[in-house]
Amino acid sequence: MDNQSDDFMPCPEDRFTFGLWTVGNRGRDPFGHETRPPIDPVESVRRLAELGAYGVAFHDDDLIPPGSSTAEREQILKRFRAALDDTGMRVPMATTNLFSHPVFKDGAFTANDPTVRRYALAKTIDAIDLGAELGAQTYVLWGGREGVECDAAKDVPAALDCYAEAVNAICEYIRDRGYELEVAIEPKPNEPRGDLFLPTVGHALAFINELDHPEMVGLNPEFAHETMSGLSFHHAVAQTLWHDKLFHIDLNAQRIGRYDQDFRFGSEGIRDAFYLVKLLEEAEWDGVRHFDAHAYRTESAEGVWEFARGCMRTYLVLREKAQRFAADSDIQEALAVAKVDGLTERTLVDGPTPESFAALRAEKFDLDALAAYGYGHERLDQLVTELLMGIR
Ligand code: GLT
Ligand code: MN
Ligand code: MN
Repeated sequence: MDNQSDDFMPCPEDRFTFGLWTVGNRGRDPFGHETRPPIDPVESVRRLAELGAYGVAFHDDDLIPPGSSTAEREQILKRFRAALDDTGMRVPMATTNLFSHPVFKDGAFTANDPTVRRYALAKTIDAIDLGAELGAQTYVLWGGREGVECDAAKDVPAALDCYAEAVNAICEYIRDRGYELEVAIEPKPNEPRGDLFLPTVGHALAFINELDHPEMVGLNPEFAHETMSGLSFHHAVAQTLWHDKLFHIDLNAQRIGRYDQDFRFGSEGIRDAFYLVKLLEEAEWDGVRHFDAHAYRTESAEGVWEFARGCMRTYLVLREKAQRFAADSDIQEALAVAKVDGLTERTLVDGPTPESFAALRAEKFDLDALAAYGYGHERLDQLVTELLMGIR
């Protein structure tokens, strides 16, 4: 089947974005060399635009190779900007590479050496200028080297002080420049460090409360990263939304307990992916749907575009499944049996007043009837399974 001719053709209104580093991933892994040639960022912009994407994200180094002169930087930016203008593609998010260079081997914002920390900050404010110049609204902070293997060598509370100092400095810089940028922290439990700081969505949400400008800082949760910890990504995103802190999202696929696989969206954990898409769509979340994934190492240069198309198509198919879920009368009936709407009722109708407490004491609870009730989850779950398997 020509998969370009069905109902699941991505278009810019769907707001799909990809990191330059994702389609540009060359298939290198810790045991093997690159299997694909490099891709010119301008080519990535053009190919993604042809596939119906909305935009791209990048690290400073993805676009401007480290060591470029000012003239080279200007030249690269001119070409890149022309490709954006030609295609209508946007740059909603930018970030800094604070993990590749060996200088960051003991950390960037949490390196023990203050000189390294200052270099990390200098590199970050340059990258913020670059992102702002290209219209980014979200600045992602992924602390790939913020962590440790040898616990004796790191004072964790002091490292968190330094982490907070850096995020505070970044917020001050953004304010000082008058940029319309929000900061999104991306948690990850481990890899490349033995343990990373801010390992989960929960840790990052708590950290934000300790900052000088918590209103400027939110999260960029990644499917693979929460799943690596064995946590439910859909629940993590739901709680992030509940705190009004979902500033960005990294969509991909992952099996629990493995290395950070960053697979094509939906290629693993299709149920989790479904509940996630349903959550984002029903919340009418207005952020871009960003894929931080890469093609299997087995793929040639052409396979990369199949990968990119696949990420977007799976999202659109799951979006349609979410609509079917809402329209399916058997599912709706099963939801009623599960009393799903009951959660929208207040527990104490008049709030926690003295009268409410008196009424609570007076209320007659039929514990036998409550305990005997069957919630019908087996039927409901099977209906969802059949929906996802395409027979409903
Ligand atoms: C790197 C990492 C991702 C982050 C990127 C942003 S870089 O590819 O694996 O999870 O989102 O720094
Ligand atoms: Mn990511
Ligand atoms: Mn990842």
